[in-house]
Amino acid sequence: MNEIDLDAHLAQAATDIAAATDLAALKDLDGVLLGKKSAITAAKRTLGGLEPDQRRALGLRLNEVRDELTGLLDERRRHLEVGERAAQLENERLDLTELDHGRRLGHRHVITQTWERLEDLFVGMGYTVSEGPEIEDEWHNFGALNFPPDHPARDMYDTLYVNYGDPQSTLLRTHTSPVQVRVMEDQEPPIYSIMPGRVFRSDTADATHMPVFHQIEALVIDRGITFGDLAGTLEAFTTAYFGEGFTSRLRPSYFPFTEPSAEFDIRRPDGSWLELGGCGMVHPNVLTAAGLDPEEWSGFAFGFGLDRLALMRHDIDDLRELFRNDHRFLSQF
Ligand code: FA5
Repeated sequence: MNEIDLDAHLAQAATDIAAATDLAALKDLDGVLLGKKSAITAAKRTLGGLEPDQRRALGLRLNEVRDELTGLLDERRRHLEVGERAAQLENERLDLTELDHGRRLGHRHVITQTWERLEDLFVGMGYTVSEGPEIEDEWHNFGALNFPPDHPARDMYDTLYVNYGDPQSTLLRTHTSPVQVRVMEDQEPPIYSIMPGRVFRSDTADATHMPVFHQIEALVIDRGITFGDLAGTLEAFTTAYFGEGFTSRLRPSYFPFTEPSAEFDIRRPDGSWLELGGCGMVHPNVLTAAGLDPEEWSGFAFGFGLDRLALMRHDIDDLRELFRNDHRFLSQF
C-alpha cells in the first residue's frame, strides 16, 4: 500500500466512521480498520521487505494514519454514547403529569391512615396511646410474657436477634406485646391503653405476610375484668372499624401470656375469613412479672395485624402491594 492509497483509505474510513449510527456498528468498524485483518496491519507486514529509508517513512505514515483513525473512532464513539444515553433516559422517563389528578398535595400512606383511624377509634373509647422500643430485650419480648426459657412457643415467632450484649439477649421485637409489660411497669392500673407499632419477623413476604409489619396491641387492666368484656370490646371494635357486612369470630388458641387465649378472625363480605390477631385474659404470671397483684387486678389484651386490617378494610388482595410504593396503586386510598 503506498501513500496515495493511505490517503484514500483514510478518507473512506472517515466517511464510514461518520456514517456509523450506533455503538455496535462502530465497534465492527473499529475491528475492520485497526484489527488484525485491517489494511493498516497488512501494510505493516510489508515493512520488513523495504529499504531502511522507505521503511522509516512508511512506518511513520502508518502510525499517523492509525492515530488519526483512532482519534476519529474515539470522537464518534463519544458522540454516539451521549446520544444513546439520552435515548435511554428518554425511554425511562416517568410521565409525572400522570400523577397530577388536580391535587398537588400527597396524602398519608394507607398504613398510616389505618394507624391513625384506629387511634382515633380507641381514644374515642377512652383508651390512651402508648409506645415502646423496636429494639427490645429478651425479657420484655419473651420472659415477662411467660415464655419459659427455650420453650418451643418462642419458635412461633421467627425472631431476628441483634448482635448486642449476650447472645440472644437483644432482638427486634416480634410483636407489640412487650409494650404491655412496659406500660404495666410504668403505670398504676386501671389501664386502658393501645400500643401501635412496627414489628419484625424473619417471615418470607407473601400475600398475607411481611418480614416488617405493624400490630396494634390493646391492654385493659382493672378490677373485675372478664372474658365477656374482651368479647364485647372486640365486637364493638369490629362494627366501628369495618361497618356493615363484616363479622368476627373467636377461636380457642394458645399464647403463653394469656389464659384463656383466642384467635380473632374477620369474615369478609365475600364470605372468606382472615386471621387478624390474638387475644385473651392477661396471664397471672404476666401481671406478677410486671409488678401487679393478680389477686387484685385482672385484664385482657389483644394484638392485631394492622397491615391485615388495612387489607380487609380496603379489599386489597396482596399485602406486598402496600409496600411496592407504586403511586398509582397507593393514590386509590
Ligand atoms: C401475636 O403476635 C400476639 N402478640 C398477639 C396477642 C396479643 C395475643 C395480646 C394475645 C394477647 P400472632 O403471632 O398470631 O400473635 O400475630 C398477631 C397478628 O399479627 C396475626 O394474626 C396477623 O394478623 C399479624 N401477623 C403475624 N405475622 C405477620 C406477618 N408476617 N405479616 C403481616 N401480619 C402478620
